[in-house]
Amino acid sequence: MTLLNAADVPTATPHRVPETTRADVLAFVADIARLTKPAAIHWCDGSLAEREAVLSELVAAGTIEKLNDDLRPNSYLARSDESDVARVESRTFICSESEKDAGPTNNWADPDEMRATLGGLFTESMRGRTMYVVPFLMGPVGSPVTRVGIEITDSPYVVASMGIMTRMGRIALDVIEAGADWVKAVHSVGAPLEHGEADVAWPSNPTKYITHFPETREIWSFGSAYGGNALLGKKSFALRIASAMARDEGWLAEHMMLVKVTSPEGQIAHIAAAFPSACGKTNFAMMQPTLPGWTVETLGDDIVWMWVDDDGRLRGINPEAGFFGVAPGTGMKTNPVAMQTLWGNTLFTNVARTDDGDVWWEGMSKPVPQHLTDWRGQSWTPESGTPAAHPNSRFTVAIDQCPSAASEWNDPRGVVIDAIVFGGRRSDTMPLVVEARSWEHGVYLGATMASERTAAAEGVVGELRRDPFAMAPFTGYNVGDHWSHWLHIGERLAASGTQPHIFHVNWFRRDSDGSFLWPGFGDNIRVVQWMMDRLAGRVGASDSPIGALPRLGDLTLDGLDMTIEAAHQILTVDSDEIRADARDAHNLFASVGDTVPAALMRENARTLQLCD
Ligand code: OXD
Ligand code: MN
Repeated sequence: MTLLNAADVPTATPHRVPETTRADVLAFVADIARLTKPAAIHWCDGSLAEREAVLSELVAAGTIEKLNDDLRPNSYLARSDESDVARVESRTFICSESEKDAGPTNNWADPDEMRATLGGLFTESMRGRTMYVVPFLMGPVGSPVTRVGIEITDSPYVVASMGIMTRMGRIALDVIEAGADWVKAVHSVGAPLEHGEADVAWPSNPTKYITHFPETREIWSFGSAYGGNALLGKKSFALRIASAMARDEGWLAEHMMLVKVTSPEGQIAHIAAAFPSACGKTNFAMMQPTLPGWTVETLGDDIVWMWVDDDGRLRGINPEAGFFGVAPGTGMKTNPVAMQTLWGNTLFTNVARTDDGDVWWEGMSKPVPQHLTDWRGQSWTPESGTPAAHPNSRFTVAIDQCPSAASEWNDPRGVVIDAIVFGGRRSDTMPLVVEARSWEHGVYLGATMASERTAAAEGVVGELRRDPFAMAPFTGYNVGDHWSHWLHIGERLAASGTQPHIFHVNWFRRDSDGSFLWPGFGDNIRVVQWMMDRLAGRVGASDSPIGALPRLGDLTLDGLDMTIEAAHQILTVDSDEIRADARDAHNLFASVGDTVPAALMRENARTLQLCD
């Protein structure tokens, strides 16, 4: 990046000697220091001592507070600024050379204009702060798709979070030292401090820019310290930039969870599932099956990178090393594995604090505590009438603390993907589960996915939004080209006869009173069982305009408190609803324009035809 307004001499001197000989890394760090003028530079090595020092600094600054060590060992609670609580999609930009490459699902900005804007914003933006150099790996050492990044940030909260979410520090610098290409990521909270000026607990800036330059593989983020806006390994790198890399290099970077399921008979399936944010990926990834003899082991809860291996099979890894999970709704009933994972060593953000120094959020337990400190730091009682935890409050915790983590989670060879699942939060229209007729039809189901909005991003909660592949806010290039890329990958897999089966699920269908028809959570294993029966060719299905549906007797429903009518309702589709949905999908295709692959237009026409 060409630096604007950069003075000649850096103001800061490194207080840790950088252990790299890579001139490009040293030049990057020097350039950013010259631009942002931090008071000090810290090269992160990822050690325990460094982690403790950063956490102490955050406690001293009032950004985090230590929880009661007897109740939640070595854990902390952060409270963000009230205006910095979620990903800001309206402030997220793809700055590709051509506007068409960003496509209609992204905010596009001219790269030169954006560089000029950023040059202004980042000038002296780190004054009075420490600039941290955070080398990080996405993926285990040695995997063909593992990639490296360096995030420069002036937020110690980001450093603490990146230390959990990625393989951070010396381990990544060693991979760079061995010659790897790396992605540039620059982050500033945008709150320079004048000499002697007191800091606030959660520095941020009302002006926010989360920007991506797919051609030069760069990320520049300004103004927010929250989640995906600031932990740049996650959405910015592992999805937006990685999806562009994956398109160019022939692999896939997707917003998916990944599990290993074992049946009582020993059948094993690795399932990758794409759901929009806050729609149950973490719960699926940590499922405790209600059917006896089944196990679900966790490989990842948010992002999967997949490639075609030498035998022509689709393989996947989770590039992350931690979970940044939505806290509200996570409890011993809904997700006991997550609750066990959070026993300690966890960084919580915007949850409520109990009077004895532990955490609490809506959905964690009944009864509700009589008194709490809410996410804003205010005294709270059940009468307060406001949520105690912010609806997008989070826990950040390492995967290796998860009792259901599969032993393969850190294996550079990844796992062979047997099934791909798409799903959304839909009160109506979509059945509990349907299997695609073919890879092309599966790509159509992924491309036309829709879901009711959640609190994970801005927008009106509950409003239906088309969210192709659950990647609407995360594909770093034209969405139509993303669909073509999936079709190409399918052709390569077809050549070796190893295409995974593709399914679509909807755990969220409601009856006319608005109650959920399906119990969800551990009972979702019943749907997985049907999928695995399909993989093994053990069970039939009935045809519908949107694919193969289980017949009533095909799904194990024993022990469920469910009427036959309700079961029938979730296992059937209404042609009128499917027709209306396919017409709406056609509108989506019209808005995407000429990059929509012909195969998907054909699938749309076929769906409409089958409704008649
Ligand atoms: C997330 C999100 O944080 O999708 O995973 O918002
Ligand atoms: Mn996500």
